[in-house]
Amino acid sequence: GLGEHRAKAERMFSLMDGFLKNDPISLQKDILHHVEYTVARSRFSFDDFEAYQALAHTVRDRLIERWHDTHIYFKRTKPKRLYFLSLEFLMGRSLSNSVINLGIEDQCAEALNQLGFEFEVVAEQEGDAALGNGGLARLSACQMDSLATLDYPAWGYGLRYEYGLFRQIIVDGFQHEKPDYWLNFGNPWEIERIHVTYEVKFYGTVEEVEMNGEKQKVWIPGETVEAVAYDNPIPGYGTRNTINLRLWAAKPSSKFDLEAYNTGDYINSVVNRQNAETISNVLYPDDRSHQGKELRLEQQYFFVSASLQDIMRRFKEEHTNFDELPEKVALHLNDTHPSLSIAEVMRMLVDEEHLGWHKAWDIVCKIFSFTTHTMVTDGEKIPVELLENLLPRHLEILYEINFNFLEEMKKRIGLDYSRLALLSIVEEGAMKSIRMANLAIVCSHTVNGVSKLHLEKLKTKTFKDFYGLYPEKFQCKTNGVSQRRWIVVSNPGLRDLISKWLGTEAWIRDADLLSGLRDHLDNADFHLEWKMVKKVNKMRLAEYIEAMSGVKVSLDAMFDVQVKRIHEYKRQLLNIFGIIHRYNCLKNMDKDSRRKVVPRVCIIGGKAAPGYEIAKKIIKLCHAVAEKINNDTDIGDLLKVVFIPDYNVSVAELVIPGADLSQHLSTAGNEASGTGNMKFLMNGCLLLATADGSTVEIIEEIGEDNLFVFGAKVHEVEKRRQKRLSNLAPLQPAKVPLHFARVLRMVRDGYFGHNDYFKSLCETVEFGFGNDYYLLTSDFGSYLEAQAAADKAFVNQDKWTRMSILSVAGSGRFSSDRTIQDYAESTWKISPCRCPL
Ligand code: F55
Repeated sequence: GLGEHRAKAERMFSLMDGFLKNDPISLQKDILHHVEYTVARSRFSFDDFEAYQALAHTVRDRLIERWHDTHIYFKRTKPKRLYFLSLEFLMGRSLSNSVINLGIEDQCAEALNQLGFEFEVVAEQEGDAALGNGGLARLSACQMDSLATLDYPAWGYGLRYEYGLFRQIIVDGFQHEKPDYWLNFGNPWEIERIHVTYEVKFYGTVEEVEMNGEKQKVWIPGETVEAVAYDNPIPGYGTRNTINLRLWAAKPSSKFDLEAYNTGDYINSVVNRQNAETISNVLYPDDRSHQGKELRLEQQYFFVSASLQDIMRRFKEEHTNFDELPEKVALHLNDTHPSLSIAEVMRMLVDEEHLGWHKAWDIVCKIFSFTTHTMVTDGEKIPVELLENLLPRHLEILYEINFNFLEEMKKRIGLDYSRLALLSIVEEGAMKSIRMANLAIVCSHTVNGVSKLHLEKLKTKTFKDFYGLYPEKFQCKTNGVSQRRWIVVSNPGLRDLISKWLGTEAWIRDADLLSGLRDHLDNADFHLEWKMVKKVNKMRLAEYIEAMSGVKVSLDAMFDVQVKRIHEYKRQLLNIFGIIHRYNCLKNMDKDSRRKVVPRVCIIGGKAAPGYEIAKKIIKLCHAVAEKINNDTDIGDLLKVVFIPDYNVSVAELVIPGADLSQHLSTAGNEASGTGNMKFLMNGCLLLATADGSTVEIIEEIGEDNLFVFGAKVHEVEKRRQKRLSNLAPLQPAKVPLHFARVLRMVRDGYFGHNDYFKSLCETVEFGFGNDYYLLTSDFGSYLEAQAAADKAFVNQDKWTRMSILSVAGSGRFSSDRTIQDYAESTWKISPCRCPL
């Protein structure tokens, strides 16, 4: 009976000796325990990496306790849950983040010290979890941190890629891609759930059967793959809540064994089984799209099917009636990548739970929300041919959704077939395909943009027709980043300084409090300490640069950084052209003028998609220019150019705090939001940027006097492109600014070596060829002016420091806590569910 049960529970708890303790001695005992029994090394001799493993397991144990308590509490209180569906998460390292969120950093540092280790050194042993490409994936990670911290009953779902984003190595200035063997050294942050598995089915046929006198479609699948759950605890800060990020790995289904037995070809059938595992093997490294790839579609469905089986099982454990689904479950689509979920939920409700189509549809329309992360019109499409083969029943369902949708539209807008063709979820034509964005918009109750500017473009251009139909669906949720990761973890010096001057650490949970720094704007001591923090961070970065590239840099120089994925629209080329121009100016200067020049270290980093030729040439050009300039003894410390290889989350944690200036150069109207800008802002780094994406809102917040804005505004971009095209017929060198023409000629004519290699790169900005779609030519002058303004401001260190302080003070609005609270209240309709201590 109940009494017996309680007695047992009490005995177990006393055997457990209560919860794990967090004083340094207890931590030390646990670390040694893990050295001996988990890492299996002698406690008298273990190295930094083994110390990392042991500490990680010590922390993991504590995470598991909280994870349990949180989930027991959720189960008991049955709140509405959010399921955040994303094919990408860029978690980076976990040790420091966990230790900080658990509030045991000092104790851990002391424990390690007494064992003869240093926390920072040990933490650096950890490799990155890089299960994503860029901004979208890091945003998911920051949002998980905020969901946990704000006590929301949320789950993240993703894929456990065996190989994350490729490692970038540079050979002779060229990018090479190497596999990311991130699991080879073990992953203490995941918990394998060998019993949480689901069968995911593919291929086969659809047949019609009689069910209770009614005709019903059934899918007879052809192949089965098993999905195994790997749970990654996500601890909140200042709360016991620890939520779950559940990642799926594919493994061969035991059903395969039968077949092996039947065919008798044992060896080959075992070999063939391995094909199943390939599904979750590797992350696609393109951060724009990967259309028409069968394996990608398999990944998407594998992810969707496993996640939804898990979600529905949990729902059915607690509820009996599917009418309750919208009150208990919110499904969020992180971009279109997981939007097959819509067809899958319909299939589950109609084919498996036998709900009528309209009833099921009614439910589906109440549970999905969708965020798009792109400015491009041409979104994700899945060829019908692929679906027909891989997921025949889903294709039928998609057709039926579309048929019903178009019928409804005919009633609303009449038989306007050209308009209907634009709205249609199915694209007819040479390559018949499913438009995933149209599907997501039609079926979601909310469609979110990631900045005001982005939303505006969605409404007026990208999804204009849908906006006309469902204006209330379109919402702005400006992105944010986690101040825990991007200040507390990555910039401990700044963290201490902020807490000291605000007199509280409350800003770590409430970033709006950062505005309080404005009270000390004129305090000389504050300025001094502020500059000191930056100096120390610059020293760390300088050491790293020297270790990576052999280049010695001066700490008095302005550290000027552009780090992000390499893309034409992000205009790293504009940066490089600016550097070449600066070099030319220096070469033409007399000794006297040179003395007034602000020395610069230009730092560029980022990965190019392996198939993106132009982006790869940009990387090579960067190295070629660096080689020339860094070896020009005439230039010395006045200008240094550094390419930081293999830019990832942990490199970002080092680079961003050490930057004085950061560049965000996308041609206005191309960057949906940008989140790097927010990370630099939080670290007191000044921005040199176009008025694009979320930068517009940063300008709003801190005022245009506190950053360096340049370039065509969104409304001017279209006009300039047209003007440029009408001028197209004759090449008009007169219209190209002299400085720009000269730089271009140097690159093209082999001044930086490699004869013809850079020709196609130059052509992208030349008339008659690439036509300078991203407007480097017309923005160049304005870019140089902004650079000059930055130089001028840097000379006046007092002014610079004020701008830097005001950047951090104005960064509160760009916390992912603000974004997540907004989503929770207005989109997901979920409430905090705080696990008691
Ligand atoms: C990855 C895979 C595919 Cl198939 C398509 C896109 C991507 C991807 O990585 N996109 C991405 O990172 N988009 C970025 O999202 C950020 C977060 O919202 C924005 O800040 C940024 O502007 C946008 O480019």
